[in-house]
Amino acid sequence: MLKANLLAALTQQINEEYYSSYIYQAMVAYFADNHLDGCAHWMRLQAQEEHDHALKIFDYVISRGGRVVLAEVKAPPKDWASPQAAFEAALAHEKLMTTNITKLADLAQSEKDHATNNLMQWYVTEQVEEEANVDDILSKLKMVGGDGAGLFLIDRELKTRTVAPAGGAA
Ligand code: OFO
Repeated sequence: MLKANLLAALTQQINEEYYSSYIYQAMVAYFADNHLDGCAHWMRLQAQEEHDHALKIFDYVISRGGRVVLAEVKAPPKDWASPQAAFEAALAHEKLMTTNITKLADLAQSEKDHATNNLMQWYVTEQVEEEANVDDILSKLKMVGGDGAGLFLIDRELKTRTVAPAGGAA
């Protein structure tokens, strides 16, 4: 059985993961509106991945005999100043998620809940990959600056992103 403080923290993280999914889905709309179909495709897969992250914790809580009570998911932003600004926001968000996950892992360790800590270590590894993926795209966007031809090529590359193996990042 999960301790009450861990159940509350995991429930909060489920909400954060759904919010992550919501932000990236909002970015799908933004990119599609700007005819950047590759960026939109990349963000759509990212949104799905965040949804899977939420479900992974959701299912874990159930498997530990906990009751998940879902809370309201706040509305995401709807516009960004540029594709670069959108990916900057994505990176800032992932860094925030890394902080959350680290706190959850710290809590699991201080409560000596090895199973929850084990689950959190999966997210710790995942966050390294998530930040690196977004940072890589952001670096390329900075490289091309406002150049339309460069942006066209990056957009074409992002269209090749494939669905990750269950629960992972591609
Ligand atoms: Fe992109 O973060 Fe989930 O965990």
